[in-house]
Amino acid sequence: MNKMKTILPVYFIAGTQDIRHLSGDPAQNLLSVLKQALEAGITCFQFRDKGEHSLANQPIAQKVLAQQCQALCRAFNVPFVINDDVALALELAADGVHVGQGDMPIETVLARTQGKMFVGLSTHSLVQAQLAQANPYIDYIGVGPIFPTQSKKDQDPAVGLNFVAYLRQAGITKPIVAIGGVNAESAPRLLGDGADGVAVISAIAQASDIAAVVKSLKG
Ligand code: 3NM
Repeated sequence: MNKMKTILPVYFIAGTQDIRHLSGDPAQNLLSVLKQALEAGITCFQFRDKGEHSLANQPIAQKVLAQQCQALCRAFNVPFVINDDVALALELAADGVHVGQGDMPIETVLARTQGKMFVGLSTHSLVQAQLAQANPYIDYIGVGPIFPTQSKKDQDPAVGLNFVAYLRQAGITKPIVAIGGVNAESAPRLLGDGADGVAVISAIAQASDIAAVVKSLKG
């Protein structure tokens, strides 16, 4: 579980839907942004290509892109995580898989992955965090959204900037990555409150200076 301390600090999440503000080919643009983020020192990457404007309706192109992202991450020795799609994570032998509350039930995810990769679960309340805390096979929890976010449809209500401290005070000891509208300004506070890292989409995907943002997200 301790390895999460080195994996979670600056956790970048993205898919082609998050790169549509750039002109040109979204897959190439994602690879370009990911490469810059890796060069800048992100500690984990999650491939989360879903929803409108993603490659969800082009499964072959989506898988090829996932493999290209994985190869880039490998070159930088940074863990590669797949969002939601447990079958793809197993097929590609990803380093990790991350699932939400509405995805495949966590017990099924754990049964399928069986120690082959680390597993993260999104949580949006104290009760969800406590349930995750009780399961030793869940490696880390995502906690959020801290703030409202433009990057996720059907998001849960924002939990607020005090929520990580609240979870720690309530006895949650599992590694936590804070997510949802997090940026360089809020990261130090969340890390100071006991988060092991911050997970971001737009702070990096929309940055004009990716290196500067990654540096300041380190807190
Ligand atoms: N999950 P941004 S919030 C993918 O609350 C995701 O579990 C969330 O994007 C959760 O950094 C979120 O642009 C979107 O706000 C994060």
